[in-house]
Order: sequence, then C-alpha cells, then structure tokens
Amino acid sequence: MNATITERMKETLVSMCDERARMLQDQFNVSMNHVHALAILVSTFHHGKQPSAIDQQTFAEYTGRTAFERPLMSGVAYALRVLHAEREEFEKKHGWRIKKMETEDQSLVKDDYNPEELDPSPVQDEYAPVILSQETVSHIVSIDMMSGKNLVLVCYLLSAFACSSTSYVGCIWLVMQDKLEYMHLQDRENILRARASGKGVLTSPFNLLKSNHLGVVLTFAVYNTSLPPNATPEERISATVGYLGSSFDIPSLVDKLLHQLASKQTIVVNLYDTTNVSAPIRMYGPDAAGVGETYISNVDFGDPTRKHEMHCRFKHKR
Ligand code: WA2
Repeated sequence: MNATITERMKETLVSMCDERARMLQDQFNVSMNHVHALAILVSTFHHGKQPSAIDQQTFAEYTGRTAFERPLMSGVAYALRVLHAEREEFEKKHGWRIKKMETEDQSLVKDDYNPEELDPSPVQDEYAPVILSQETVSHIVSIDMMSGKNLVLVCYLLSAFACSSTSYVGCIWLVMQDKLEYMHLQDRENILRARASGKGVLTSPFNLLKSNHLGVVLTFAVYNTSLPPNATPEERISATVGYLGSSFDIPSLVDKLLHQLASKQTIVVNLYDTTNVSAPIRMYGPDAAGVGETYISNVDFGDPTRKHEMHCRFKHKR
C-alpha cells in the first residue's frame, strides 16, 4: 500500500520534471533558431547591401518587435569584427571609441557599472565592438566583447604582486567567490569558438553586465561569403565579419517559464551546468545540498560541448 503511493509520487515527480525540462529545452531551441535567423538577417541586409540597409534604429525596432520569437533571450546584439589596422577609420565613422569592458581602477564588483565611464580598449590585434543592439541591451554598444581577457591578466598580476588598490580588493573578492574566470573570458571564448565552428555556441553561466544576473550568452558568427558546410576552421575564421549574440537571463526568464506551469508550490526545480561533472554550477533554484530524493532530467541547449540538467524534488519533507 505505502509502496504503491511512493511509486505513484515518484512517477508524478518524473513526469513533472520531464515536462519542465522539455519546455525549457524547446523554448531555448526556438529562441536559438531565431537568433540564428537574425545572424542571416545581418549578413543579408547589413553586409550584403551597399550601403547597409540596417542601422541601429532599424535593428532595435526589428529585434524589439520580434522579441516574442525569443522567449528565453533578454536581448540580442551584433558585434563587428574590426582588425587593428581598421580601428581608426571605424572609430571616426561611428564617432565613438571602442571601449573595453571595464576601467582598470573601476570597482570590479559590479554594483556601480556605468558604461559611460569605460576606457578605450588598449591596442589588440582585433576587436569585437557591439554596433547594433536590442534596446534591452543597449548598454553594451561600443564595448569590445573580446576585451575581457586583459582584465583577467591585470587581476592575476595585481593579485600576484599584492598592489593595494580597489582592483586588488575586487580581484581577491572575485577569486574568493570563484567568479573571476566566469566574468570576463566568456564572451571572448564564445566568439572564438563560434567563428571556428560555424555553430551556435553557449558560454558557461556568468554574471551578465549591468543586470548582474546569472546568464549565458549564445553566439553565432556572421561570414562574408557563403561558406561550404565542410569549410575548415581557418577558412571560417578568415571569412568572419561579425558576431550575433544573445543573452539568456536565467533567474528572470526561467522563473517566468516555470510560472506558466501549475504546481510550483509542489516541486522545487534546480538547473545545473554539468559540463564539468565534478564541479556542477547551479544556474537556477535554491541550494539543494543534502535534500531528499531527486529526479534528474537532461536538458539539451544545442551546444554539444555544454551539458545541463534539471533536478526536481518535492517541496515537503517526507
Ligand atoms: N550580451 C548582454 N549582456 C552581457 C553580454 C552580452 N554579450 N556579456 C556580458 N553581459 C554581441 O557574442 C557576441 C553579447 C555578445 C555578442
């Protein structure tokens, strides 16, 4: 008798968890397809037309009006590939400098993030400044999305030589929180992986700029020629003209999704990035250490190099 009840409850948990995992996966998949289509839109109407048929206003309007197609994305943006030799002309044309993600002595703790105060990017081989954005992410326009790496180096150097400054304190804080790696390398890595592979790629979870919410970024490269499907990574890299990216704000958008389903009071849902099996990253839900029986559903976000799982359990103690 008791065994039957337990069995039934388990079945309920399994189907509720699978339903939620499937829904999240499906919404991510349709959102990702639409971001892919936006990369083709930019290729066709920005790079494929002389002069371009897309400016910031057109892009903001189109992406705003089609936001319903991307239910899990908080904003999309397009970053141009700019080589160092092209930088001066690019900055003159746009009337602004390519900025790096943060100033060196600005607090690395992100509470007072102000894009207006960012420093120009130091000399690099190439840059990825954002030139077009949905209004929801307009704060990343002009920022070089490849510029994160410098800060990490500065951080390590400051930590190593114990210079006393706000950056140093910020670095120690980040190192202690284990967030250093997650905050600044992600966009750059995504760009490099997207252009070499020709596929949509995902970052690990990290704190997004401004909102400071945990999120992941999805990136598609835009190429100047229609590459054969079997193009080599080198061919892809040299044909790259820009990067169409999209941010997935996990706490607000997963919450919104789960609220659409009833019985939120019955089960507790956690989402994990389990790419590194020995160090899973909790992306959503409360701390679940030492809780009772948990059911696990796999979630496929379309990037085979990342693994995600949904863990579900009943709320009440049994
Ligand atoms: N978009 C929004 N918020 C962010 C972010 C981002 N990246 N990175 C950190 N916070 C233009 O892959 C190219 C979007 C990056 C694309």
